[in-house]
Amino acid sequence: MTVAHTSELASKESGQRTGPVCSYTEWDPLEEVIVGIVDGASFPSWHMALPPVLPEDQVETFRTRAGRPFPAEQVDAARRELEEFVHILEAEGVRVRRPEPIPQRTTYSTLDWSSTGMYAAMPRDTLLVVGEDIIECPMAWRSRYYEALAYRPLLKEYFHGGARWSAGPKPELTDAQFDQDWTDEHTGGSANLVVTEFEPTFDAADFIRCGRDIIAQMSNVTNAFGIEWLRRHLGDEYRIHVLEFDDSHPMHIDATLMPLAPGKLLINPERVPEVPDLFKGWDVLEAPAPVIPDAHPLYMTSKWINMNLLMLDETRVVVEAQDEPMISALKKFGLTPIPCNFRNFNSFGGSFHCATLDVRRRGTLQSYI
Ligand code: DAV
Repeated sequence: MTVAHTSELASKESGQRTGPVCSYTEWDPLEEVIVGIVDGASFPSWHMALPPVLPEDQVETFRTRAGRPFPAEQVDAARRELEEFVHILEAEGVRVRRPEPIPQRTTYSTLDWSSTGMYAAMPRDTLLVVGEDIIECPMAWRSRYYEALAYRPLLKEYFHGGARWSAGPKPELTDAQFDQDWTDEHTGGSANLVVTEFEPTFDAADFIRCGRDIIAQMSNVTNAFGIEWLRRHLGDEYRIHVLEFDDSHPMHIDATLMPLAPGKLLINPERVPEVPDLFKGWDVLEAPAPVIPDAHPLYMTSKWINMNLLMLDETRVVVEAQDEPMISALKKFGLTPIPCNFRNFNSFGGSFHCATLDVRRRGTLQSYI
């Protein structure tokens, strides 16, 4: 602690940030990253918050297999791909950290409800890093209520090293937080969202960081109350812009809009028919159509998970090894793709961006927009 205090003073004098947690963008040079794990990955307890975001053909599977493990061979295949991803990151000079497995099939309860867990595969959903602040998100899914516990050893270490450690208000997640009359019918162009405004909830993956500007969306897990909580928590140094896309089942912004570098934006051509004004003047790459075969299981995502990339700096980008169209599009866009097999991991609902949390990137707080 004394050491951390001294380095904090030194960093203040030199104007350089040297704490263990510091990340302002999706593209500054990556120094340390958390990569999720699939140990114990299980179908969550059934709840009405699931159908609004599950692929239609998965609803029945989730209903009947609730509380049971995902198929062992799929978990093993995903675990092997995670190991390959970790090796690639380390070979590129990035320090990789992993969460601790916690029991996922033990029933826990609050005063109002009980549930089992899901996994610790997607640190991007659970934790939000903005500058030197690492924030535990008040997640809307009952099955993710204790997910942050898998990261507690790391959070404590980062705190002792000088990081700011915050958490959103612990949500109650009673029935009042979910629209009991939710149906899949659409009224007017906007998506029907299952979360109400009863209390603040958000997942970190509904926010994408571009220095002082943070792009957000409301979704089936992130409400206006949650976005407002974060806005006040972050204070005047940051501007949160809430955008709406052509996505009838939104949950997480990182398969819709991905700023890859200053002036370089990747968009989902189905969900972003018009480039938002904020990004006027940026070069825009429309994500090529995904090549994931129909027969490949995708439990919790659309095939647009192909655009869920991780930037190691302004040019190096980790991309799925079988996604040839994406690899060549990124090259033409002036980037250096690093291929990694990840299709089996994709089955669990995310790709390289979801599976990671960039704890530390070199760089300072700037405006890009
Ligand atoms: O199709 O937009 C993204 C999920 C990321 N956790 C989608 C799903």
